[in-house]
Amino acid sequence: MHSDTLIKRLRNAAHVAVLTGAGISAESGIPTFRDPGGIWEKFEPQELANVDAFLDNPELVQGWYRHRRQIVEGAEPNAGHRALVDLEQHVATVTTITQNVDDLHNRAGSADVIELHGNITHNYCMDCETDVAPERVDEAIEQGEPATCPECGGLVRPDVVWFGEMLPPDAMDRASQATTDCDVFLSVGTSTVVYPAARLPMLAKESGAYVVEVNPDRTPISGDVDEYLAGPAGEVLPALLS
Ligand code: BV8
Repeated sequence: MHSDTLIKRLRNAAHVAVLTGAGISAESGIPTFRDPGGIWEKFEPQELANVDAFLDNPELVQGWYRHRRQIVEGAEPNAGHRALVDLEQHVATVTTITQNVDDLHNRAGSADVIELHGNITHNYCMDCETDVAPERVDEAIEQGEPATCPECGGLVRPDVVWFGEMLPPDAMDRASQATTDCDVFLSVGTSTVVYPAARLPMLAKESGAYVVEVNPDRTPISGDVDEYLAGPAGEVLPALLS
């Protein structure tokens, strides 16, 4: 259960930054990466979420992302996403830094979402960078061939950050700014193992923020945060932020 200190800190905060991971979308029915039954249980990250795997077998990787995009399209934001939107009524600045590529924070209505790892609903050509409609990917996959660009014939990829790829520089800069500026930092639903995003909670602590973790399981930072709140985001956040 959360402390009175945290409630007071939230009430007096001018800026709250939130880092979210796959756990906040679990209650929307989107499988996480590393939980039992999660996405990586069937595939290893290096098998699919990297450019070599993609070039090696574009159709497999395009098909995997199409499958995940269909899950996302059928999902709705949950009480955890909505609680972060409600927080914006009480705190002047709320920055939602997400590792998720599922677009659910945008669809919930959060005002300032920083997508560190991109967005699965967007695709583009690897060669000429033209935006490509997801329907074109779906058509090609259904015909059993890799999706190619209508302009130059290049391979189409999802607009997500793969392992070994740089995060969008402006996104990482803005996330670091918010992390060092905020009064309270919430780390919600992330196993805190993927860098450089995983560095942000401790950067917030080093910068003087009050750092709170919301996760049913402990992670590598649980012993170092100011408060570890054990529980699902869809229950803990509404109780905390109501
Ligand atoms: C880069 C997008 C360099 C694609 C993803 C050794 C040490 C440090 C770093 C490295 C290293 N070796 C390699 C690296 C770098 C690597 C990395 O960090 N690897 C890790 C695995 C060791 N990082 C990179 O490659 C990054 N790029 O470093 O570039 C560079 C530098 C210069 C020039 C060129 C390159 C890029 C990383 C981004 C990879 N892309 N996703 C896609 O989605 O397919 S990562 C993927 O995992 C997700 O995006 C997600 O963000 C990330 C972390 O997963 P989580 O979100 O935390 O999800 P997870 O399932 O793990 O955990 C869920 C949590 O929720 C659990 O704790 C669970 O308990 C909890 N939970 C469950 N239910 C609930 C809940 N919580 C709340 N409520 C619930 N109901």
